[in-house]
Amino acid sequence: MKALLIFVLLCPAIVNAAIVNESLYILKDSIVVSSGEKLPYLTYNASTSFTGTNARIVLSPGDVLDLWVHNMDASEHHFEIRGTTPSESILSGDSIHIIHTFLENGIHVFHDPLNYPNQASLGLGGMIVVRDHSYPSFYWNIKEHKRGQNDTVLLGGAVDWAHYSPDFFTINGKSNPYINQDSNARVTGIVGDEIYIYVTNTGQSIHPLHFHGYHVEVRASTRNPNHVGRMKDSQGIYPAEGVVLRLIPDKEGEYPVHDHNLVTTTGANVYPLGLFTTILIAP
Ligand SMILES: [Cu+2]
Repeated sequence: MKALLIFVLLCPAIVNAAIVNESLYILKDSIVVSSGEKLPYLTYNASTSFTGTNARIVLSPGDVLDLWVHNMDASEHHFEIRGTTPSESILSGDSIHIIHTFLENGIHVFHDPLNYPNQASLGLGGMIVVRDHSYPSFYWNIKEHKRGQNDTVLLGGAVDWAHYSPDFFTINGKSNPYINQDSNARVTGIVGDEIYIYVTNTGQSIHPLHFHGYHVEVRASTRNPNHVGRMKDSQGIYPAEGVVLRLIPDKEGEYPVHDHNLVTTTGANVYPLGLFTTILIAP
């Protein structure tokens, strides 16, 4: 650890690097979906109080993440930062400790890979963002859920993933119109701003996002690095993928962003209570 810190302090490219202490608590409760039903739900929260939004960790390049993950649930869970740290078991009431240095700008997905995707489908998935800028930044953690399936997983029943047809679609645990009330999700800015949108798909379906009014530039993808540099008005985000998008709005207005798989703009078949938000740009 001391050698790591000396390395971090001596490297001129990462002068702002620090040791960042974070804790994640695996908590089980429920969220209320657009139909008014309660959906059993688990998240990685930053404290012992439950919210339906997974905690997000934001670092600078060179930062040493000193992370504790505490399992407050009655069941075993696993934890991994995909492609970065191995899957580790955390028994009920137990904790694990991870120390990892993040050298590059980008985005990482963390989730529960136990019996994948069953445990992750309960809600256990979030993002780590590494960025060396202070431009306006927004965060979309996308998931979808199938009615009754979370109960089945929690009861240890078999889930038929081959015939998966989810009913509820969320960003940061919220559906339209509540996404626009989340200041971390609702993109706002002014013409000419440099805006970053950090997106993870911690669900099980592919989510092709469609931007009306603007194009975005793909700045990073954990799955398709060959997409970097492309200007897109729609970008498919795959399960367990993280993508960084840059938007420089060329005009004022309020324009929709939605999932182009149109069923996802619904909640229990009611439009537009699903994965639907708007970008609001002032002159
Ligand atoms: Cu569209």
